[in-house]
Amino acid sequence: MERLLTGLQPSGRLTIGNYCGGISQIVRYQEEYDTFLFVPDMHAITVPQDPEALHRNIREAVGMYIACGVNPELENMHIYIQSENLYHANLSWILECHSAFGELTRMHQFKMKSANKEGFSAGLVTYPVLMASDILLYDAKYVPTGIDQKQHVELARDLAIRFNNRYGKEYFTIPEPLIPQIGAKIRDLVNPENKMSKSSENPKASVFLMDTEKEIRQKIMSAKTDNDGFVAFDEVNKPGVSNLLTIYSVFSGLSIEETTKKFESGRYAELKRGTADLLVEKLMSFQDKFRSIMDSGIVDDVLDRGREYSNRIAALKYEAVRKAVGFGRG
Ligand code: AQP
Repeated sequence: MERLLTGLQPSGRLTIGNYCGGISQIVRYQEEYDTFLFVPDMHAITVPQDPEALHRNIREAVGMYIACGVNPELENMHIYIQSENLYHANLSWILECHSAFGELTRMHQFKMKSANKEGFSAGLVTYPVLMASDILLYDAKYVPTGIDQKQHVELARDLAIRFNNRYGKEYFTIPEPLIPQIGAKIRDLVNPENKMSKSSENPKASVFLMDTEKEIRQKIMSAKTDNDGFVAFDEVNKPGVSNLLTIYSVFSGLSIEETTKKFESGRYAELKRGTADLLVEKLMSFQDKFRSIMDSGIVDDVLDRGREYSNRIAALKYEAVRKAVGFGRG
């Protein structure tokens, strides 16, 4: 089985964007690939976090993956916490020493997250190298991701190729991003030019997987559209309407064409109502499952198994890399 790997930062409550670009893809491919699904808590502290909230978010993220359909019982499903495996940070240091500072400061996400901020952490610059080590430690072939992380997966490819060439052997598998055709960039509901994010400052901008029915309806009904008055899929000229069509399409399983057809004869209010109804139905069902998973106590068992397995695999890779660069006594 080829390997697939992804992680979702526990930097806040998960959004429907995280579901579309991340979790739903894991669910789609989980029977086909040896799947490494981790909680990147080390990535989360590139910006300040409340420690208690971080602990809580980590466990809840795992509960939510399972509630959304990730099957922890599959033999090929490995769910673990990044910081419970010290090889991630060790490999990251080696890869940092093979990265150019300039290539890291040119990353879109770094530019966005550091813009107009003073005193941002050095971790915000080196974050994509840690992400490369997350991927390369496990020889992951595919990395399901939204469009926002594509550039980081490309850096992981570059680093793998650079390292293999420099040390004369295929130490690392060259990973590929797996970007969904629909839902690779769910947009902010207030400003559809931007992507929806968990850490958005405007509470109306994102629908969270744990939102109440009232919150979901309010956010979707007030989502920004345009003044054209007709439903059509056109991400450039009608980003708000296209975003609602995309959300409906991902959660219903209908294609964009089928979704557009369903709503094209009506007004925006019908598209919004239809989208809100569907999200309420799906998210309420996730939330019911989530609560029973958190009550059942299975999250710790799943994470213990994942910690053991991921450490075993990562140790082998790290040992080969350590020798290649000349660390220790050989
Ligand atoms: N809006 C989005 N549309 C589609 N996919 C998205 N992803 C994130 N936002 C969208 C995908 O979700 C996965 C997990 O992302 P992450 O948590 O590691 O970090 P992120 O991309 O920085 O996500 P957020 O929500 O924007 O978090 P914050 O606010 O903390 O920065 C990835 O596969 C990502 O592509």
